[in-house]
Amino acid sequence: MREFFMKTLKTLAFAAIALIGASTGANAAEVFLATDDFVGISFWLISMGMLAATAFFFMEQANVSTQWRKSVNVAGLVTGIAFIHYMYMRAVWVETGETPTVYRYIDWLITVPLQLVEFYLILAAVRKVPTGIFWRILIGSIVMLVGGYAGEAGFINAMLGFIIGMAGWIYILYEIFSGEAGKSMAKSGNKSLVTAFSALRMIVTVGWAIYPLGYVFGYLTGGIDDNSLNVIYNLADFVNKIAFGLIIWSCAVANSGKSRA
Ligand SMILES: *C/C=C(C)/C=C/C=C(C)/C=C/C1=C(C)CCCC1(C)C
Repeated sequence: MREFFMKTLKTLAFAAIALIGASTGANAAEVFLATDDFVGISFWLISMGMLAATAFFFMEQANVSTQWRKSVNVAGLVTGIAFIHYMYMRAVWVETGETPTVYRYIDWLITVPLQLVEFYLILAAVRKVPTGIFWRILIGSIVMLVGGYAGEAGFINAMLGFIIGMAGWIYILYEIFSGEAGKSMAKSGNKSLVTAFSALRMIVTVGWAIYPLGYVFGYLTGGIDDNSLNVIYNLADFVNKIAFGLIIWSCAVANSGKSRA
């Protein structure tokens, strides 16, 4: 009881600090969200979704067994980091009417590697897995993001950035489908892990495809305005960060109480 109380208190303290940090940013702008600004409203909705998910994942620590805490913790870190970035991006959007995609990269550079590390963490929670999986997925994600960032920021040719980014993503897909990570999953013999792993893989394949498509329309062919692109990215992040975390959490709950295979 006392332990649960302390945990809840810690979570609330975290949320309060985050809110104070974020609201000072918003106050400095002194411009309010227009009631017909649907892009701004979508930023606001996703921010709150991220906050709720963060509080939820941290509080659920109490309901999962020790070897699953890390995975659920990382899910909370991902949505917590995204929450602060969303508050910031909303403030910039409300004041200037734009949110350069480059801001999103700051968020992606932290949250995407954390999310991919989850593939390793959930495998490691049920069986012994080689750490090579961890490093290869991590490096793949950095190649993907640095390539995309360099292209979008204009440091290198946009097409070249796209090709490097795609190579990183395809490598990640290879690793989680046919590489050591995929094989370890198949060998685990743990039904809820297999279900969760497959669902996460679908997110990384289908849900993540939205970002390179946004890159193509935004930088290579043209033909999408900033408003639509922001709404699309916001909805994508909602699924790709919150649903992603929920899948991990449900696998953690299903496996808690069981001993390590
Ligand atoms: C929460 C944010 C997420 C899951 C962001 C994911 C971003 C990507 C999967 C980006 C991928 C890209 C490519 C595959 C090639 C072109 C450049 C990128 C970075 C847009």
